[in-house]
Amino acid sequence: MSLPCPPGASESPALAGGLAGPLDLEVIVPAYNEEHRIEATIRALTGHLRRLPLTGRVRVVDNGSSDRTAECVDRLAASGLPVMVTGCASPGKGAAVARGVLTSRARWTGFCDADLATPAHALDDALTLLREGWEVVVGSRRCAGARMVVRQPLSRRLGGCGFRFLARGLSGPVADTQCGFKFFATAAALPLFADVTCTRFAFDLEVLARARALGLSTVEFPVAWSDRQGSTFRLVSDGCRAAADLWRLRRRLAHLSGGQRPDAATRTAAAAVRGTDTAATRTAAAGTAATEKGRAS
Ligand SMILES: Nc1nc2c(ncn2[C@@H]2O[C@H](COP(=O)(O)OP(=O)(O)O)[C@@H](O)[C@H]2O)c(=O)[nH]1
Ligand SMILES: [Mg+2]
Repeated sequence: MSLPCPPGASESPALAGGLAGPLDLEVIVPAYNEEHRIEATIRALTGHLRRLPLTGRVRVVDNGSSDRTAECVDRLAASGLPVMVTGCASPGKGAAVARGVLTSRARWTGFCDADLATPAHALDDALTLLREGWEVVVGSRRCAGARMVVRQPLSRRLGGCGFRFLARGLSGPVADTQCGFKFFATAAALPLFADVTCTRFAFDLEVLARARALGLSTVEFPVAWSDRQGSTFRLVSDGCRAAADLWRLRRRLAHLSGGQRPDAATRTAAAAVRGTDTAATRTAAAGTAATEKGRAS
């Protein structure tokens, strides 16, 4: 059963996955008909969170699954894992992630796909960057150090090329806007998600474009990514919708550039991930050229 959780609503300890105190990190997992893999994903994420020196929880946001995804999460929560399920009235991955971020009470929030295309241990790098003070931390398959363990089918790769072409200008210096592994300082992220208009697969781009327009400090870090079977992305319908979303975004986001925050440009651009070359990208305020280091050619 999905559990609606209105913004600001208090959560019982049971609903909160047994965590009644302050929460450091909440990992949102948008899920649509994921009953077959959600348990393994939750076990991997909660297992990893428990090894970290923080209070963390997984929150599955399920809007309208027709299978037993929500029941599966409830069962794992009842067994004592730090996980809960939240319902969402609007359809789409973007709507689900926005719901999760906007109702989070954690200091840091982010999302990761239910297929764990980006493995749970990438949380370590995300957390390092969040602790350094970055407000938007972007997992990337297209920066130095990233590894494509299992590539997407050719049709998806071609679609991705088209998307990147149409998204140029909006994505700024972020090389990979679509990897489903992004984390945020929650307070800074609220304005990004509050007015999000893309509720499906183009929402990542909208959120990053908003972050750039508002001058939030943004860093991209490399992940090892594996394509998984069972994608919910439909090349024609979701691809056309993403293209239409992009078209609307170009028109809508122009007005945001006036709201940039002057102090964002003073944030450090250096971010050491695993002691290798940094893949940091800083989106600077007020039209300052973005600094990029270690981008893949
Ligand atoms: N809540 C919710 N999650 C969704 C929806 N569509 C996709 N997702 C989730 O978004 C994540 C990424 O979807 P996936 O099918 O793997 O897309 P791909 O990796 O781009 O092929 C998965 O966790 C899906 O369950 C939706 O309409 N609602
Ligand atoms: Mg996937």
